[in-house]
Amino acid sequence: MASVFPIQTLVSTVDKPLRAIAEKIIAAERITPEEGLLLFEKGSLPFLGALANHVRERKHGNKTYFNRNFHIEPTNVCVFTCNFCSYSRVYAHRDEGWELTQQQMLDIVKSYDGKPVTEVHIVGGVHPKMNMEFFVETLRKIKAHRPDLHIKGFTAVELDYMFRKAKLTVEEGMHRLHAAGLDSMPGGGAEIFHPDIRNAICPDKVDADGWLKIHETAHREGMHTNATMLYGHIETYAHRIDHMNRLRDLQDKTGGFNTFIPLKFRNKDNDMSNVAESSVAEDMKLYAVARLYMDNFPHIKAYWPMLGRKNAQLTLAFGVNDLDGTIDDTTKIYSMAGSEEQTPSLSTAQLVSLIKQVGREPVERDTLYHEIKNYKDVDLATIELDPTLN
Ligand code: V47
Ligand code: SF4
Repeated sequence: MASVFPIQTLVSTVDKPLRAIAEKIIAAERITPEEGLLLFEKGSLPFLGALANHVRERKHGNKTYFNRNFHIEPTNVCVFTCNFCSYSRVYAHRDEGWELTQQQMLDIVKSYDGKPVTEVHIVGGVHPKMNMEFFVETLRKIKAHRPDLHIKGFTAVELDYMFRKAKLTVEEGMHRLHAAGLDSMPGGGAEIFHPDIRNAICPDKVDADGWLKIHETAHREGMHTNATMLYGHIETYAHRIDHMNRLRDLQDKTGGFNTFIPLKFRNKDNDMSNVAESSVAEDMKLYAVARLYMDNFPHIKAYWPMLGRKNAQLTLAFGVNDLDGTIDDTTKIYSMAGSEEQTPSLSTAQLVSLIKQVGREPVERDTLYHEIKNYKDVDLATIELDPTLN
């Protein structure tokens, strides 16, 4: 999907400070935090979109990755009380939530026997009684049942609590989980790192340094991880740049991050319901600046269950090169927070067609971005007829 006119033509139409930033980006040079902030403050949506698209196509051409996955949410009982969370229940009210047994989790995995999923994403609340031993055993059993299924599991928030409770260092805890079968980590729990915002929206969970240390340790253990940013609530542009800058610095040190996933704040049924949700124009601007700022992150992912599938399609013109995933209606975090996707599930044919509708090339990937199948020349009717592809 090449731009309608050459990027240089667009660049020549903007004011000098923005032009200087654009020229750096076109020359594949890194932009500074001050320049990132200026993009947020002064960059128009078409300008940011065209630049982000230029970078996205330089890195990935027209390819748009997706994966076939399902989630297991072991519990929504949580010792923490993040103000933006619509999903969790405190331990005293655990009868209003759910607590899966090990067997129930294994049964979910077994229900995918014979189906071509490549990843299980395990994430949930921080339950005071689901400890390290419980999860080590669960990981071992899942791996014993289906060794080829990639287990992406546990946010740094869950791990921080689990390791502290088990009196393990981060290094010991991470090594133990890796040995038990944990393959990689998702990017949740990052929210906004800056203490002025973090202390206001999620004061009691792991802080920025703790989150970053857990990811750094995972990278040193040889695992890849993702990173998120919960945006569009009370944070400023400067807080967003600060957040992305901390991630970019760690990526320079370790190279262990795969993808950056901006998560749009949804405001239904939580303690921040009085905060308005961001506009779609602001959403696209953020995706574009993320692509421009995070120059050392290979991928920018749109999580369609949170954004809605139509807006997720739109992000593919604003720097995004990855859509997660088939999901199969196995996560409740976003439907409970008011997303338009109340039963998030897409067949392979639906995902492929979402990507093709906006002129991109759908490529199925595994969690670590190895290509599994390119759907560029595959007829949608063939996918619908093939039971192994749905
Ligand atoms: O950390 C919770 C977010 C995250 C709300 O790594 C909310 O591949 C918006 O991290 N509005 C968990 N967001 C989910 C997550 C994730 C999702 C998909 C893929 C990956 C990956 C990671 O959900 C939490 C928090 O930031 N969240 N409540 C809400 N009301
Ligand atoms: Fe618990 Fe996570 Fe919800 Fe915070 S966002 S209350 S840590 S489930």
